[in-house]
Amino acid sequence: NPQDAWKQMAGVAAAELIKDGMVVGLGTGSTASFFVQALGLRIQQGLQIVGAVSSSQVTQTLAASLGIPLTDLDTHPELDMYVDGADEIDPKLCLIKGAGGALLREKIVASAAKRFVVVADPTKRVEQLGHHYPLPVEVVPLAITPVSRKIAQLGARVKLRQTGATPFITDNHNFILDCTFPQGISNPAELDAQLHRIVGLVETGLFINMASQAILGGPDGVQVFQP
Ligand code: DER
Repeated sequence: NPQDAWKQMAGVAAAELIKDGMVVGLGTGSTASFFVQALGLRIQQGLQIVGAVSSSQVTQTLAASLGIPLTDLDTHPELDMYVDGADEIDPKLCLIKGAGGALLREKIVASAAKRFVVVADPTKRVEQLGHHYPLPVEVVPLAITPVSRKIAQLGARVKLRQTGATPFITDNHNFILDCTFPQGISNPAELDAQLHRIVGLVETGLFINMASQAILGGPDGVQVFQP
């Protein structure tokens, strides 16, 4: 479908940014997978890089099956570039991420990178965060009920993410709450600060001032945005 074609255009364009010798963070999700596949192709053509994965999901298996040499943050605590998708991208490149449940490791790897490039299709661009996707937050299971109540007091509808009848468990053995703010998120930085004051909440899917550039595939080809 056209959205996949647009995601692939973005992924391929981001792979063109990678140079020999780089240490590259590999994002999670379908758009990031197109990037990883394009990167694998360039490695087969001789590109010399190492990759740091952001989840045990498709990234790790995909990267390994494509012959991408993998490293970790102990060996490489600072990465040259992180490439990942997003659920929503606002005009300042603040993001909502986490639909894939990997937000904590994604944010850890993104924060280790000198440069974070978002790859997406145009449907991810929004004027204001929070109208199309809920905001995922990662929560220690012990604290799930008090944390849920406190987020609800901030005006959100809070839903425990489940796989069938059981709670979704992240790579870090935590739960995910999907938080819907009916009026959207007018001040992402303020909300992020409020959420981080809630004990037992580990991380949010708000990526603020982290991405430096967005590459969007679309009907008019590839477009690059920076705030
Ligand atoms: O879960 C995530 O953070 C993913 O990166 C998500 O935000 C984008 O996934 P997609 O590229 O499959 O739409």
